[in-house]
Amino acid sequence: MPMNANLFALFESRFPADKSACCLETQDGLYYSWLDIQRATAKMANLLASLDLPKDARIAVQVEKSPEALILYLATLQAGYAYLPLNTAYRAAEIEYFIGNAEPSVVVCSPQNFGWVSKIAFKAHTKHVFTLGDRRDGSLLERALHMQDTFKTVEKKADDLAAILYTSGTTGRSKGAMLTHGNLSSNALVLHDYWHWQKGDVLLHTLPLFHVHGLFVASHGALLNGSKMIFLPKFDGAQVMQYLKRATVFMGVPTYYMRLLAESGLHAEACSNMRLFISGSAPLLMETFNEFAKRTGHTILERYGMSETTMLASNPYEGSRVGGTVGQALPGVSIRVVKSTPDNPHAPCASDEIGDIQVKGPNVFKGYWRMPEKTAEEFTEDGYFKTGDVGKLDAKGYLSIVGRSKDLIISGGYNVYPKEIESFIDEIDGVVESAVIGVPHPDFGEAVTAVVVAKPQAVIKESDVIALLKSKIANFKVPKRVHFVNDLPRNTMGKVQKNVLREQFK
Ligand code: MLC
Ligand code: AMP
Repeated sequence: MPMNANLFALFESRFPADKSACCLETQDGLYYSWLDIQRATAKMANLLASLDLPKDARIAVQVEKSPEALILYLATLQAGYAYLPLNTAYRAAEIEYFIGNAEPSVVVCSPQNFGWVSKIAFKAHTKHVFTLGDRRDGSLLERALHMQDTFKTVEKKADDLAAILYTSGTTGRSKGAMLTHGNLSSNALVLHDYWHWQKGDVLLHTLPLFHVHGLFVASHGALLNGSKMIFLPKFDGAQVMQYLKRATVFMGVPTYYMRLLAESGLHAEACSNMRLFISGSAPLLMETFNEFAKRTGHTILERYGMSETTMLASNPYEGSRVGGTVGQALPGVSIRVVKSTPDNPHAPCASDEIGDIQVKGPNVFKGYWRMPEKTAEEFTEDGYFKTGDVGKLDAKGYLSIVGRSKDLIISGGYNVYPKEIESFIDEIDGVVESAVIGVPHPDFGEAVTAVVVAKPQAVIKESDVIALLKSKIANFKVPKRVHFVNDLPRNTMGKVQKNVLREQFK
């Protein structure tokens, strides 16, 4: 009988022997033991199983972070369905697209959003809509309460779907990256060793639960290690300072580190219990890397990943953590930097030569949900995934990311695709056209900025554009500034020169 490749089975095999130990601690002082988590997961898995869903059902979830939200993720795995997390900032138009595209059998939303989310879900023929609040409330918990607290984990093969993460494309709408149980298990196991997870580790978890970083990298590490998580609803610099003394591992996007540096209490003594600070999801500036080391004595470990591949490179735990690089390819992962030549579209670059970053390995996703052509375009004939990032490898195999061939802005660790924002701006009465760019920002790394050409007689104000966009799209995608110009700069091919605009408005 082959081993069950269900990711939940892997986690459960690593639960500590003493299940009365604490798995999750919340800011309200609540403790969830490993047994609590196991039983609550089983109750929710039983509820999902009782719904008589198709075997390949998707469970779409847009809820605030809470222990129960993590339990819902685990229950979805245990019951053998695919988990589809959605950013809580998404508004109706965005949710309508995701639900319409993924056709989930179950949608779980916050109680206060039930009205509009259920309308969208039922229109898309979703059979079941539940609510889950961040105070142990909502219909999902009410129904799960009556279920049995044991559940036999559903058998899965490594290649079976575990999660779908939506990630936007440079053109067109978002694509659902399909990650398998094998993708997630292999990456979790590699990172567990690579980052030297050890007995006594406590993870301070402040990341959101709807992206790779918070849901997979952070949670999986602690779950595999049988380690306690101090589970905070969101990142708050002052609050993190209060917990640092009781934690050993912290993970965050560069904005978290910049905000921690603004805390006057951040010094070596405050971090004396800490073993490891990890950064990723966006470039960590050298200033942040150096200043953090100076203030705390800790060298931040930077790693590199993406929704389609989970983690692919990391600086080492022991050995040199080189600032400005994302480290070396993780064990079992193959990274290459290539350029196009007349006889080879993927000719390898020499050391330190800049080119396109491509990746292959057990961590690389199965493809985009119901987009076989798009999937084929993003892979080379020899099976490498084109990341859309541009970089160079040095002689020791350290990778530096120097740019992106995809038109993408990363603001505070969230991805924003200019094309999507431009299409919303272009719909506004009186707008001729627009270009959306990222400009350096002291807190978010990059800030979304719009450059707009208005019709000669049109009266449009910056505040109008911002207010209108806020009613339609997630807040983090809304430009922080809107500039008006007479024309957009174009090259001889007629393409907007965003580099010129970035220089002009930086
Ligand atoms: C919030 N706002 C943002 C923003 N987050 N604007 C731009 N970029 C962001 N990231 C908006 C708010 O809605 C608000 O708008 C205003 O900016 C100020 O908000 P704030 O109070 O400063 O925001 P806060 O709630 O503190 O959130 C900031 C943050 C959060 C940095 C804590 O964005 C965050 O947790 N980011 C992490 C994202 C993440 O997990 N990324 C991993 C992706 S996985 P207004 O209009 O109300 O003033 C991935 C792969 C990998 O990339 O390798 O890991
Ligand atoms: P996402 O699609 O949200 O998973 O975002 C993935 C993208 O984030 C990658 O393709 C990179 O462009 C970027 N990214 C992740 N980690 C890093 C890092 N350490 N440095 C620079 N960019 C990063």
